[in-house]
Amino acid sequence: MKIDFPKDFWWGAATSGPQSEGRFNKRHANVFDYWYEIEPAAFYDQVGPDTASNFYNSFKEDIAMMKEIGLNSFRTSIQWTRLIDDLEEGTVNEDAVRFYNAVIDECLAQEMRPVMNLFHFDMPIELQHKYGGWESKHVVDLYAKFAAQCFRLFGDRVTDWFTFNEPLVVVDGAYLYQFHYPNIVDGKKAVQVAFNIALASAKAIAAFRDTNPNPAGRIGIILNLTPSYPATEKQDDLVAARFADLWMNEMFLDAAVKGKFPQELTDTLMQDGVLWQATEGELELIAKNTIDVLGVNFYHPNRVQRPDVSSDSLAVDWLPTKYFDGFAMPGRRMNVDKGWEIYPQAMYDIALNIRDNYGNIPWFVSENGMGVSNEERYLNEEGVIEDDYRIQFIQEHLYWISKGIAEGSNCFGYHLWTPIDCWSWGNAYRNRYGFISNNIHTQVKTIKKSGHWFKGLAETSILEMPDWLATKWDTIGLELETAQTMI
Ligand code: BGP
Repeated sequence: MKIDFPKDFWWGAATSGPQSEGRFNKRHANVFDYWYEIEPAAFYDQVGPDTASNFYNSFKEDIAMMKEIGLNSFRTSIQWTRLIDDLEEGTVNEDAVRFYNAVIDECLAQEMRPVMNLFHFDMPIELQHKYGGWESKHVVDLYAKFAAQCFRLFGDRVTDWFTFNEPLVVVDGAYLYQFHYPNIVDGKKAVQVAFNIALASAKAIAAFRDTNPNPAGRIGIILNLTPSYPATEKQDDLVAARFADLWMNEMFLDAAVKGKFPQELTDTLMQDGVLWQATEGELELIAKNTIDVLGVNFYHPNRVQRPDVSSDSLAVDWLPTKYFDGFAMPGRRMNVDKGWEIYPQAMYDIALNIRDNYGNIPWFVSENGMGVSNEERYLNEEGVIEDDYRIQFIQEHLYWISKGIAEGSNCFGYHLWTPIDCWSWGNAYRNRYGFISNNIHTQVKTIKKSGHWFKGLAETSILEMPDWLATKWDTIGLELETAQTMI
């Protein structure tokens, strides 16, 4: 089977500053840099972000390798902790300006579109300690100042900007479920942080409208959209799935695209006594500064059932899981290494949801991918990792994206997480996602089979896949429990 994608489709991959650059010459520490300093055992194998994949030093060679596998676009993020010298004044660091200019110019020289994100979980630790990070509206203003500097410095050459990556993960990780520093469990603060980030995104968009020098420029936000599928059609499960969608998807999506939060959600938060503090002026600012484009990170679906009334979530502080529980779908296909269900058809559901409920806004898949541990298992005699499972994973997701496009959804690209195996938060280098492997001891980088395969796709915009993958997708793999046996 051959499927045509639009000729100008973005074929690319995404990383972030804190996960790729390393701390070289960086003026400030972010929350993860700091957390690693005080508690290295919280990170897989005690590997921290100090070197990451050495992008600060090897960006030229890295971008050349990305070019070699055909990428026409590449997302990374500008680190607040690198670009800004004085966090209150918003003055810039000259070495950082030189570095990001060089990265952007190198991408353009290689005819690769640089896509820039402004926040990827990397709150400066000083602002976390002094003001509580996103708990503070003063920090919201400092972030908008940083964003304005980015547009002013790089907006002549960068046309595609994103204000945040996965804001929900900051809320969940740092304020509810304890996987991001400062590891607080505080429902009321979590809800305020969600509002403050939506406000920060709108303020950055306002700054963009004022200061961006490039008429071709456009700005958006990157959201992890995990469609909620109820365990059964019973009323309790449907109600649970509805709240999960409100919290996990619509809260940020509605604010970004429609300029307002879902009433159903604010009613519930109000009734539970946790609704955020917001002024009329702030709500107006959110209403006026909506996005031009949307990035969607999708890894796995969210299977939902009514909450277990005996669960801890009722005993402690307010948690959104008071309204829903997760559910292991019988017969599901799993990436057992990562512990995530594989359900490519969700891409189609996302595409149609955006088409039907969000004004068919232009969007792209800003992250999708398969984290697998110990990929050396698949090394062949030539020293290439034969990651056929990743190729199949991408094919299946693209198949469902193409169906969405054929039915009118406005999807303009696909980015894999990630071009080169990179460091990742608590998981460090446990899950490898890249088209290109990285030996973290020597920093030797080698293209995997998927990278060579992707080149053909990126050059032709024609997806070739075995017919059975598309036609029997729902019956294959149900019994499979390991990544390597997916094919
Ligand atoms: C996404 C994040 C990325 C990256 C990816 C893989 O949610 O945007 O930053 O971390 O997940 O994560 P992990 O390596 O922890 O499996």
